[in-house]
Amino acid sequence: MSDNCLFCKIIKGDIPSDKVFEDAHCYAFRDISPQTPKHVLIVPKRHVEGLNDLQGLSDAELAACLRAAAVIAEQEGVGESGYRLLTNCGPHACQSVQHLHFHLMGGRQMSEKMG
Ligand code: DGP
Repeated sequence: MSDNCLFCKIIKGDIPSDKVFEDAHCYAFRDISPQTPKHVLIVPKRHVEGLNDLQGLSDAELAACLRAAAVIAEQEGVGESGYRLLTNCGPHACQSVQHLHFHLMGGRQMSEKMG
């Protein structure tokens, strides 16, 4: 946990969130500013800033976040229609919260193919 981290406070319950999934290693909640009809953030419970800091997570912790995606997609009704899972790393990618998070986005046809 990091004292000044918004997502650590959400995981702890100090800041309210609309939780959609939780297990031993990860926590998922709805994005406050959804860009798609379904927009969920999946975060590891252990604080690491982003993709450049994965040495701070165990393989199990990282895998839990990735495995949660398909579970949440199914739960949200977008498992079949499709969804995007992305993470922003650093200023050029416009990362605004310095706690690793994966955006799970779906519920509409995406017009742009990223990557
Ligand atoms: P990024 O720009 O990739 O770092 O994504 C950060 C996301 O976090 C952004 O889509 C908005 C979301 N967000 C920021 N503050 C809050 C909050 O207090 N609650 C929730 N649920 N989401 C937040």
